[in-house]
Amino acid sequence: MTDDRITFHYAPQTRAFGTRVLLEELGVPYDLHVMDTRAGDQLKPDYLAVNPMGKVPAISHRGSVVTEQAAVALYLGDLFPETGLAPALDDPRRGSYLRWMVFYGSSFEPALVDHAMKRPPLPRSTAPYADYETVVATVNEQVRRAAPFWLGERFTVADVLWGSALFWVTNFGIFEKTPEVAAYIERVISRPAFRKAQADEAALIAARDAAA
Ligand SMILES: N[C@@H](CCC(=O)N[C@@H](CS)C(=O)NCC(=O)O)C(=O)O
Repeated sequence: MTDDRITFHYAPQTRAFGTRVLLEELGVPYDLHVMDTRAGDQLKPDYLAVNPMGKVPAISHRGSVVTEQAAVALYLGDLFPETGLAPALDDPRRGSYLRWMVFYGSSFEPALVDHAMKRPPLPRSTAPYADYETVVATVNEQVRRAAPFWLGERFTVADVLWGSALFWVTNFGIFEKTPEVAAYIERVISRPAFRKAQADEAALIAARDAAA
């Protein structure tokens, strides 16, 4: 028999926060497996058996493991079609949806990290994302188009990924917080799901620090 409960492998103050926001947006039950990355929980054999990268987020569901935040988000959105948060296969927004979800992990993050670490730019033909400037300009153009949300009128899983990510990268000072970017972030983080995930994470950190 397969296990229909979702186990969410999570650690505070990490990329797993966006998954937590998504689970709140979906309003579905899940079991939280909390790890402390500062204590190295993610590198212990039990968790390396789940994700050999020792990274969060990940989920275990029906005997399978899903890692990589964009894949986790795509999986959860499709698992709960009744929430309307993931454009369905026959939705005209589906192509754009997949494009932006995958672009996040395969182009945006690598471009930002390479740039923040001051790595010498790769030749355009070798870099998986062409060049940093084009990535930034393309994302800013999409933010300008986000009216009010990433794919148009309706809030989707893409907003959870991009809204949470832009929130962090602007806070870290590695992506410019233009007025349009700030307004888009605000539309995502003012939602009850984001606020609840923030409050839950703050409570968890407070309890952890009090116990230390
Ligand atoms: N490619 C992964 C990256 C996940 C990732 O880097 N997670 C960090 C937290 S933000 C992590 O688990 N760090 C723990 C460690 O490296 O030991 C994804 O998109 O999910």
